[in-house]
This record gives sequence, C-alpha cells and structure tokens, in this order.
Amino acid sequence: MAVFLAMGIATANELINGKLDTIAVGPQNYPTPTGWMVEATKVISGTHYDGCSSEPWCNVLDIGGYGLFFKPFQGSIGDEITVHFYQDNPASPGTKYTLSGYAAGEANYCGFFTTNSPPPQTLFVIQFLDAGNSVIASNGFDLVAAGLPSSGPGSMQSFLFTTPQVTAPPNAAVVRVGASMINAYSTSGAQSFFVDAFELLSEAPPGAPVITNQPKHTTVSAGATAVFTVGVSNPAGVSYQWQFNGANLSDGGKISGANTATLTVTDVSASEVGRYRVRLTNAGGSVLSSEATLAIVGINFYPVISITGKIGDTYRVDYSTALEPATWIPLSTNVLTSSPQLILDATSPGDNTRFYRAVLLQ
Ligand SMILES: [Ca+2]
Repeated sequence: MAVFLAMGIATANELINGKLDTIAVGPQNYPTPTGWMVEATKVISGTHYDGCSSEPWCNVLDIGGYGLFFKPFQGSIGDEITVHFYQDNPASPGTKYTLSGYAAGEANYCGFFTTNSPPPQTLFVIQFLDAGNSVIASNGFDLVAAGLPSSGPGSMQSFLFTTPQVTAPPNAAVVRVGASMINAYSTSGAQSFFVDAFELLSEAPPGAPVITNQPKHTTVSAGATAVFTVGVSNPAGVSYQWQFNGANLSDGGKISGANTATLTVTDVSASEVGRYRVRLTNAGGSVLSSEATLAIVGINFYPVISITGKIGDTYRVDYSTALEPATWIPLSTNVLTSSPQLILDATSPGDNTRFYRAVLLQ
C-alpha cells in the first residue's frame, strides 16, 4: 500500500457521492458521477466529452458500484488530452484538509513515461477558490511519484492514496478536490487510469464550532415527524445551515429549523428519505457535521383468520373495532378450498383493535 503522509483528521467525509456509485449522463457522452464535474480538453481539438466515464469494473469497496475510467487514448502526441474531475464544497479559511482515494493505472499508461513534452501528470488535487470563484491556491499530489500501481483496476483496492494536509488560505470560500489527468496521449493497449472512493476530511481551525453531539440516524413511519439535532460546546455566535443530500435547506413546507440547532421534518414521505447534515459557522470558521440518514419503516402485524368448514361452502368474514356495541363491516367473501383456510386482513394496521366473525352464507 502506498500512502502520502496522513495527519490528524477530525470530521466525516465532506464529499457528496464520494464513492462515485451514483451516476448519470450529464454533459459528457457517457455516465459520470453525480455531484462531480468533468472538464476535458484537447490541445488542438478543444473541448472533449469523452475523457472519462463511470464503469463497474473499476469500482472498489462497495459491491455493485462504479469507479471512474480516464481515457488517455482520446488524446495523441501534439493533441494531448487533459481531464479534470472534481467536486466543490464550501470552505472556510484556516480549515485543514486531506483527500484520500483509490487509484491505479495500466502497464502502458502514458503517465508512467516522461519522454513526451509536455510530460503527462497524474494528480490528486486540492484547490481553494475565493467567493468570486477564482482559484487562489492549488495543490497537486503526484500519484505516479507516490507509487501508482500499473496492474489496472484489479490493483486499485490495495492502493489508497492520502494527500498531505493542506490549509485553506485567507479568502477561501470553496474547496475543490478530485483527480486530474494532464497532457495524456494514446500509447497502445492497457493504457488507462482509474480512480474511486474519495474522502475529504477536514480539521476546523481553533475557535470554530466544536460539535459535541452529531445528528443521529432516524427511522420513522410514513407521515410521522423526524427531528435532527446537533450539539455544540461553544454555541455563542454559531449559525446553522442544514442540508439534505448535500443541498442547503430552507424553512417552508415540511421543513422547519433549517438555520437552528434542531431540524424538524414533518409528514415524512419517500421524498424526504436521504442524508441530512448541518454546517456550523462562527467567526472562527466552519465545520460540517457527520451525515444522518432518514429512513421510513413500516412494521405491521396482520391478523389471520382461520376458518374450518366444508370445502365449497362460502363464508363472509366481518370485522368490528368494538364488541359492545359491535358494528360489523364485511371484509371478504371466501369459498373454502381447504380446511382450515387462512384469510389475511391486510387492512388492519389502521386500527388499534379489531374483532372478527365468520358468517356461513346459504
Ligand atoms: Ca465506487
């Protein structure tokens, strides 16, 4: 296993879809990971839409997922291809970051050779942008120098690369991380480069909010209310911004408390199921909570009525929610094909109590 220097790490993965397992067709010709950007250009030909794609055979860790397949063969000497793959997240000055991820090349990948000019580069990248979206600091970590394996996707899972820790400079508003393949060109066969399963970990600066209680995974029944809370040891001057699947929430509809320590989600349905987290900010910096999932569970017990009688006879099953007085409501009419015959009451979970009777029909 090849590693960069790993430093102290404080919080959970800040990336959305860091494992690259959720994919969609965007501006590129083929599916790429959602929540991530791809910028590919060739020196002469210009913008290119097939510099990389999501593929199942370069996936690591989670069965059934995808990794990212970089395509140096789309370039040529003199018309080299450069592919930047990245995700942007909010950052605050003084926060320290490390990026880790899995990577591998194939034996003939151009990045293993330095004879061309300009030479190819194969990097993990951590950049910082200011509020105007201008890059104010750029850190590239050379994967080949760090021991990028050359045995293709099969070698990826043994090579988790972790960058040195870098600090967001003054005026940093955004941290941009990912992988870049620069000045790449076609060689012959077995020449690709792969990445998967990124984690961006941060360490907030002194004075930033300190989380003492992380939001917890929550399971409710459909239509119920879910509550997420975060605890902070230094709450003075802290502002809160809750997120759902990485996007900022605001109050309204089913959501309240989006800018407080407690987020309330009412009338939970499938569209509210997902990942919740909160960003806490004060004058000292900002910190992101770990993710808590919201799930719906419906566990119900269904009564089964057993009728013993003559095969071919017809029974109506009635139910009532009380016995004195009883108001019998027909549930089903059944011709016995066996004895006893079992009849499930799938409508029962709405009532706390039900009584049943079977009536032989003449
Ligand atoms: Ca993956």
